[in-house]
Amino acid sequence: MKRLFRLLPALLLFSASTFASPAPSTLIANVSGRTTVSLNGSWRAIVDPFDNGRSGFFRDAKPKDKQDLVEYSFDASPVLNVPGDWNTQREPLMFYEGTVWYRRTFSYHKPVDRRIFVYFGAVNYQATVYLNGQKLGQHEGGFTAFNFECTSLVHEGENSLIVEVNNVRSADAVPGIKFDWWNYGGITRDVELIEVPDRFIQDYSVQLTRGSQNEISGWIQLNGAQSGQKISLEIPEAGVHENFASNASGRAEFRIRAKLDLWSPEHPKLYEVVVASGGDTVRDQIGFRTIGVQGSKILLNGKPIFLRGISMHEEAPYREGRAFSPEDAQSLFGWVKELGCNFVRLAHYPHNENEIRLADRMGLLVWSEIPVYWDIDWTNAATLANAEAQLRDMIARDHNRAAVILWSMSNETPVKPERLTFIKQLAQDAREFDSTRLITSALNHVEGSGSDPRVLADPLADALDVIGLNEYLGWYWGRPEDAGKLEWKSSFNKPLIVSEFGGGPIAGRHGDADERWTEEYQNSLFQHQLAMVQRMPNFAGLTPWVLMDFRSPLRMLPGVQDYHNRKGVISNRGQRKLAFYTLQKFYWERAAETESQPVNRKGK
Ligand code: GCB
Repeated sequence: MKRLFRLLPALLLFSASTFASPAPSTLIANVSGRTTVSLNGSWRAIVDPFDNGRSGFFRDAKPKDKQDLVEYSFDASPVLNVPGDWNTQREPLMFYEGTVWYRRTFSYHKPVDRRIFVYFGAVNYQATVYLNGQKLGQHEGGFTAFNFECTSLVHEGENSLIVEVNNVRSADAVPGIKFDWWNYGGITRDVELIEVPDRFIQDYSVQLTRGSQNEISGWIQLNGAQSGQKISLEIPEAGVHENFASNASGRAEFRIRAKLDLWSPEHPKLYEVVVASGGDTVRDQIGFRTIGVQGSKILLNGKPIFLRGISMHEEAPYREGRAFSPEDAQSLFGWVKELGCNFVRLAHYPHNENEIRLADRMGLLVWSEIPVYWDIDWTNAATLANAEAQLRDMIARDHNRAAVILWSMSNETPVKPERLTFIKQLAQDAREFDSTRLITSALNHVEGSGSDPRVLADPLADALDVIGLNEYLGWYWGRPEDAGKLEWKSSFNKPLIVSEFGGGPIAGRHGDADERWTEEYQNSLFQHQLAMVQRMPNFAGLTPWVLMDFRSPLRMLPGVQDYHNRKGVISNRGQRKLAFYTLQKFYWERAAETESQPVNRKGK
């Protein structure tokens, strides 16, 4: 019997992996292109470490008379700003992991003939949402957007929206118990009411057919529609004016020939795309480019491209905390551009939509990732379903962004059969959700030691289009100068992106190149690494670790780390470390070799 219980998770996994991919996303696409009412701002917040509020805080009760016993009060509780993490807004909450109840009251004039949805850009980690005392729904996953319909529950006049937010880590969650970034809790992205007609455009895909530069293929999905609804698609600047009729599922699929000016980092051309049906019209800005691989090369618009990248967290520059604003994104991507990058790895979870849209406008290629990180509960069917839902919703939100070329399934996961089954399932799902982009994962399994060549042999690579490799020579193993002696081999004829290397000095500490924690050490590590990675087989790009120092509970060394991972080439106060200039020089030289256009030379 005991044995059966031990086997049960594996059996469940087996049956889960033979299921079809998860139900379609319910996300409404392109929220910034809709009629919305912002619910950002000051929310009343009750910190509830023992989950006492589950007894009924969602009712937002007030004492009925002076005798009545109500042991909580949103009205009398202090506020937290939304969007924003709670950790950096109140000092006692810096290390808090638990429940916080948020309440926003709002006065609303209900529009006629409209359906209303409440939309959250992200809540970390679990959210249970109530409107006027009724439960709207629950969401798990700290970095994916979600929306719930509230047409019948929203009132003309005063409303009370309550969200129970919980960020307790758990072994069966995604990510699991241990990860190297701050577990910022709260409503960390925008909250909006979305107003749409009865029948509305839920989502659409308008992308070049894989491998073609002059055929757009895609689909438009209506919500609330019967078959035979008229739908139009216009790209005025490209002379596209097409009409379709929806099928029985409210969907129209199409293929259109078009002559297009292709999107690229040097020329981030976006077209206005207008989708309309009945009373609903949605406008978007979409770029058209192809992405593919040929042997060990990555091809953008049919030509080989070298990816000059950097990894980054969604961490706020200059202030501490989770980044959320367009200004945060501008500062971070400003640095990325200053480094000479054409590519950015958004680690280790889906970032804010405003970042992806900015990447579209600035011409930065993007690697976007779900938080399947280190070791998680590989044999748990619910964990797999959770990861699949996060993958689906990451893709649902950003599948029209030209900037995104790579969906990453995971980061540094241990090589074992149950992990292989799990991530292969994700890769299969991703290809079903989006046939136009490349699939990757950041691997760190290398065979060989001593003077033997290091061999990339992780069997997961079979399921990927592009291999990411995290290798910390000179920091976690060996010395920076060992780079000169190391030989690398790959068992796969696939492009390789060196997705991480690095070392962590505190900005302003100077010393010898062999003294850890100094800028000189990090700089020497970068110099040796940059010489080495170019000798790696199938080398197609790199994203060193990391753009900016970030908070991490794993980094406790006083006077140096103080709960920050210091591997940034820029400090969180914007100080450029020596390694910044070494990487910048490398990228400027690579850009000069490969680009006819001059790169933007700002900075030193
Ligand atoms: C890694 C992880 C990254 C860590 C980094 C480090 O391999 O992917 O999340 O922060 O190493 O600094 O150790």
